[in-house]
Amino acid sequence: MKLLQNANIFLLTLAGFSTTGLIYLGFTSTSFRYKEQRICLNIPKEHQGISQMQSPQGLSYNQPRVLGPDGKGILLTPWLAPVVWEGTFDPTLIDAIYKQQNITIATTVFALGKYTQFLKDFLESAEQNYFVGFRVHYYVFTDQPDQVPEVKMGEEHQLTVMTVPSSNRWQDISLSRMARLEKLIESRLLNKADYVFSLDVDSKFYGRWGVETLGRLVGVVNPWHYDRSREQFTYERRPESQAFIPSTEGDYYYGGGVIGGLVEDVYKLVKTCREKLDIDASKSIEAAWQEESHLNKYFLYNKPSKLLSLEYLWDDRKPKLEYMKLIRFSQILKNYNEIRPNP
Ligand code: UD2
Repeated sequence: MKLLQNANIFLLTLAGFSTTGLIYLGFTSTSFRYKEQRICLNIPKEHQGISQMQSPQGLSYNQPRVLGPDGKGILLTPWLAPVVWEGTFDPTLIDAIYKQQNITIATTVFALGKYTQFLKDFLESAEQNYFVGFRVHYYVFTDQPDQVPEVKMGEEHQLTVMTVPSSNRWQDISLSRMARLEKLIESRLLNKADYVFSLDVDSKFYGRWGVETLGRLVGVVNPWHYDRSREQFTYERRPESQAFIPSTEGDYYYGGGVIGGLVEDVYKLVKTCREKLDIDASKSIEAAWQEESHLNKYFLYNKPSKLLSLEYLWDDRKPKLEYMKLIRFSQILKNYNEIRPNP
């Protein structure tokens, strides 16, 4: 009876919403998988924020940290998003849960110019560690398709090469990822993949990266900024830029090398960032750290639902912290002067 009453209240609530628009809960006819997150809300903009973890601009609160005063990793952000560290999840259990969901994880990686040299190690190490046993579709964006190495793919893993024009500026390559990801999602991923990750190619996997990283909107802490105060973050500081963040605001400095989440949520992120990049470009402004600056602004006001700890984006130049039990994904050593098309 109670259940019926609750169901009635729920239906009434839906009816209330439906006067302003359309709601559907996503059952797919083929699998009948219920996807809680795939709730399509064609309702006024002011209601949409409720489900999006949006926070207002100009709010004053203490800066969250990655490590507590005792040097141990923080397990929850102040907006209650989990921070994934070794020991916070049981791989056997979490794999078994997600196995039943028949998911596809799309993964984009860009390798233009001399960065094609990083593809082999990236892909080979991914095949040892990245969503092993789950369906993965890599999309490799490159200006030299013949340089994409043959790497033996694991079961249910496949790779598609996307040919794109070359660029003379590394900044343009990095910047263009938002627009290219937006187009890819529109043309190939919506309703076909469940999750998508965008990863830097000049990196290598050293440990498991699995379903524990899945969430609605997923960010990673940049290893060079985890112990800095918010005013020291290299956010864009010019108010003329759409990526501007004042020195009194900021949670973490997120790395542009890892963006992930549900396809629909990542789509919203990349579309927003691309639009803001276009506005900046029309005023001849390039944010301090290109798309990473815009990403940081987006994450500040649209909080990630899950945070990947330093284990998921480290740098080979940095010794491992005492608290870290392992490094899973790390930027490899490179000489920027040799590999980038411009200084
Ligand atoms: C940081 C971010 C990066 C991006 C950049 C700002 C991390 C680990 N890295 O890295 O994601 O936000 O700041 O623009 O958070 N690329 C090519 N060919 C090139 C140059 C770049 O394919 O000639 C691609 C490649 O996928 C590379 C990515 O663009 O991984 C980012 O470039 P980067 O690694 O040189 O940028 P970096 O180290 O400044």
